[in-house]
Amino acid sequence: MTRLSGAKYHLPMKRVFSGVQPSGNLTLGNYLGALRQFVALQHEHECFFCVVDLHAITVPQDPSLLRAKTEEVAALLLAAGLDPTRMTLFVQSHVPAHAELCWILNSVTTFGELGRMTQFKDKAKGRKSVSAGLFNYPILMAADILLYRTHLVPVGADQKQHLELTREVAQRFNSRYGETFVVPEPLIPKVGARIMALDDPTSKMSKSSEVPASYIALLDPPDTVRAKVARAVTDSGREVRYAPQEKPGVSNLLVIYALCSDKSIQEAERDFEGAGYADLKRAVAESVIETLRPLQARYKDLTVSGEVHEVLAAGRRRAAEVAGPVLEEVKDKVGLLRA
Ligand code: AQP
Repeated sequence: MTRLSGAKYHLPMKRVFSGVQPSGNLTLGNYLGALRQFVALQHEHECFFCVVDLHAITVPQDPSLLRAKTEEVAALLLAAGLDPTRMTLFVQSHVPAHAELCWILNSVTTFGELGRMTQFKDKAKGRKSVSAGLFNYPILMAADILLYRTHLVPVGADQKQHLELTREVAQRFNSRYGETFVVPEPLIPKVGARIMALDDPTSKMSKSSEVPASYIALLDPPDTVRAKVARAVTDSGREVRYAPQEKPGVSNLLVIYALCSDKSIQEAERDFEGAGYADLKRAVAESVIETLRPLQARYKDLTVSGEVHEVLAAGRRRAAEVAGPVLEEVKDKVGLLRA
């Protein structure tokens, strides 16, 4: 039986990269789909984690809120268990090589490829004006990953298509200019890769949602978690069973419960034999509260200690050290005159 938490990857030491946008309140979806994997991976691989503020500005952001959220996301990553002695944490805009490589990769990527990205279509939908940055977002993501000669990219299922494009761009660059980039592999969790919105279990739980009841924020206090879970949409019938097509709301809650209480889906289902939706919701809320409790306590300590700034400054230095020579090699290969 597969355990759902404490993911164990028995692989030789590899380079890992992943990013999180400071585009809202980090959610339980971000935590279960990505952050938990980050924490597990830092023990076995050389990891780079990045708060991707340049990605966040592809949609309108309030400048002072963006600055505050960038710091908050960094603090939450540390509070979730990232250890500065085991991995590198930095802010994307602090390492200009990301934007520079993005520009170069713009010329290796086609308009047609970008137009097929479903995240672009989803995010552009209903907007009066769509920035060129939102369209080019996957190229910046490719630059982030390829700069570190990354082998593995832990992400939620929503990023799979972007990863495929990154692989394509790396292969194209390598065949055009000679072996330069490592072609990365996505690392998508088997369960929890797509936590759904509480108010609509057919769409992804998202931190930039305008409906706070649709997501559980990592800093939500216990009573808020209880209230949000109590209002979560469930399905017709009364049986608590994992059936994502037939019972998307209940299945989403079961996944959350299983992941937060370190159980398999089968064990989670067994816990609710003969029980109703109200019992499920009560148990989900308590398991989420217990999962978030230590993270919230560490977050509070971090915000008073000022440690986050030191971690980000050291992270910037280390990231620039690795990214710099790769960017220089790329510039040489495409024929840019050295300064
Ligand atoms: N609902 C989710 N379930 C599982 N994983 C998720 N991720 C996001 N939502 C879920 C994963 O979290 C990581 C960081 O996400 P991101 O900041 O790059 O932005 P995103 O993928 O676009 O996530 P959001 O929360 O929906 O942000 P907004 O609303 O700003 O677009 C990624 O690995 C992602 O897969």
